Amino acid sequence: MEDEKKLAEFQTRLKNGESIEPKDWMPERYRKQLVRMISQHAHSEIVGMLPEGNWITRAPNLRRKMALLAKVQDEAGHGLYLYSAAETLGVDRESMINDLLSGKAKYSSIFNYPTLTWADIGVIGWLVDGAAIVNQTMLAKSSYGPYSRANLRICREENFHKKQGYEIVATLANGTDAQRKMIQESVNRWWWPSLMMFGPTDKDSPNSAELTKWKVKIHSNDDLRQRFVDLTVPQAKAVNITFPDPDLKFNEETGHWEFGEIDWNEFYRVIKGYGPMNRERMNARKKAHEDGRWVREAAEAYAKKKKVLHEN
Ligand code: BYC
Repeated sequence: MEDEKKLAEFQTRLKNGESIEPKDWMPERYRKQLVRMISQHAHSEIVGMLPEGNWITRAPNLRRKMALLAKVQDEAGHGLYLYSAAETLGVDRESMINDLLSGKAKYSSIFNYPTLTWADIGVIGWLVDGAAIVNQTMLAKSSYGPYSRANLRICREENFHKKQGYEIVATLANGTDAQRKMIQESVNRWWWPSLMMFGPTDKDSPNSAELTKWKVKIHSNDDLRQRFVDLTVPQAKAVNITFPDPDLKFNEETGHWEFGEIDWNEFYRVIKGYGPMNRERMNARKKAHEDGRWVREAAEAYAKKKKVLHEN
């Protein structure tokens, strides 16, 4: 009876657009869904540093290197905001990281593709950060306070990331024949995986109904994917880039860009661990975790010593 009353109050709060804070009562399913989603989001930011980090030493000039270095550092910061947001739900960081390293927790499919050329750095900023902004602008309005505030900060930084990416794309698209070829080839590889970032279609998305009910998600996977396509096609046209989709066409009646069928077999293969770079990404994370062990141990020992000194 008590829980039913609390649940009704909780739903009224959501209906009124109130934000739910860590010490407020919440249904266990709400807490579990948030932990799953926020921790996966955090892992995505951290694993997402790897494809671009690969190009820091090979950036074509100092300005590009500084911007890329700052961007990759920002992703680490996003991971930290998000792990902190998840911790407010009673889960500790070590167990989240163990879930990532054991393969139990997912991270975004997009980071299981390789960065083969410098053009990929431009395309990641433009398409990958662009897709993330569309999704996270919605999540900045999600019902859980710490998650929505983390997304607000993240989006501000991602807007800058997108601009640095699009600037690289526009430079290469207006460059020599070889540069034009390189950027188009990169877009051809990243377009479909970028659309997959929004998750399965609405009819195949097991979590969407519950997340929408709890106002964690405000728009569906398909609606956000459509919004991304509508925003991005004109940006491609502005720099004479095409997308590898013969079915891409503007529908005058709906006002939307229609696009072809996504290869869902590829999507599920990648999220099950069999994408082109899954193994490399996990090995790199495991090595970084081991290499950083002494830092964590030293920090813990220092904190313990400080506590003892303080108590005496
Ligand atoms: N990749 O029921 P569904 C960034 C999983 S990084 C992998 O629709 P949901 C950046 C899904 O988890 C920012 N897995 O799930 C960093 C679920 O599996 P489980 C990335 C995916 O949660 C560095 C199952 O499929 N953004 O910006 O309703 C450099 C069924 O899906 C994917 C976020 O993480 C996928 N693409 O919706 C540059 C945003 N899609 O957990 C840039 C936060 C689905 O049941 N997350 N799955 O085993 C979300 O918005 C939502 O979780 C999703 C999926 C839209 C991804």
